[in-house]
Amino acid sequence: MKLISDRLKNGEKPIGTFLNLGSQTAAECVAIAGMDYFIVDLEHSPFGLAEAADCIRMAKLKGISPLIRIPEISRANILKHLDVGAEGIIIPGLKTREEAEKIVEYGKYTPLGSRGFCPTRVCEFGYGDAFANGILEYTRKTNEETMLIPQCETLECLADIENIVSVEGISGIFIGPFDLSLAMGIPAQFDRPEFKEAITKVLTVCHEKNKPVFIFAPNKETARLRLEQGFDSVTVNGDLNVMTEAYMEIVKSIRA
Ligand code: 3PY
Repeated sequence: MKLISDRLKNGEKPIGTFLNLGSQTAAECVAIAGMDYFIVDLEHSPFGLAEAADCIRMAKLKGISPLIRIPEISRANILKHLDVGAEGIIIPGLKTREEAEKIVEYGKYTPLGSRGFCPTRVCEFGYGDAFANGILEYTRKTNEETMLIPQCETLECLADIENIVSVEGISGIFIGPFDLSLAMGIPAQFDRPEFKEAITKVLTVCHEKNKPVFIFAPNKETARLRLEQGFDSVTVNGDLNVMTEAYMEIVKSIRA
């Protein structure tokens, strides 16, 4: 299976979506549809680690890359969500370089960080040959493949983006356009020049540092636009919204 980190290195522009239903069946549907990855959303959804682990099992069966958005920065959140087999984690609400350094400390094994090691299911089932080449080869390979992606959605992060994305071990940035526009006092006004300037700044600075930029797109038209603008990956809508919108359309057209 192709990892998201490899797709990005190859210059592909992976497409993903959020899972807000916490359902492994929804995860399966997204895989069948041909998405490259999903992000299990533990920030905004009413479910937790066990459901995320089920979705990740489904991802491994179906060959889609599983990412998780954790609710907040903490050692436990980062460690547990990586240990159930996520290829990477998305971290909301980041403000400072110090927080970015903490993320690397918790999410990467030595020598980059001090991620705790325990030979549990991620080694046994996720990477069956983990110990074939010794623990150091396992931790080296895992460090190389694991993506740690903070969200740029606060004014502080926007102002200090160069410093934040320069932290070794930070794999890229994920722009949360709704939160960022709220923070800027122009909620969801994505056509405002200052919003366009802000996301162009993030894109330019990250590309100067050779780090990819993900962005959320609420619909397919915006997703296409963002890819044309040079973003490296778009996360389009989420299972809950897509299902609701599809049913609304059905109801509307039958009642029309
Ligand atoms: C945002 O748009 O703020 C996001 O984080 C997308 O979920």
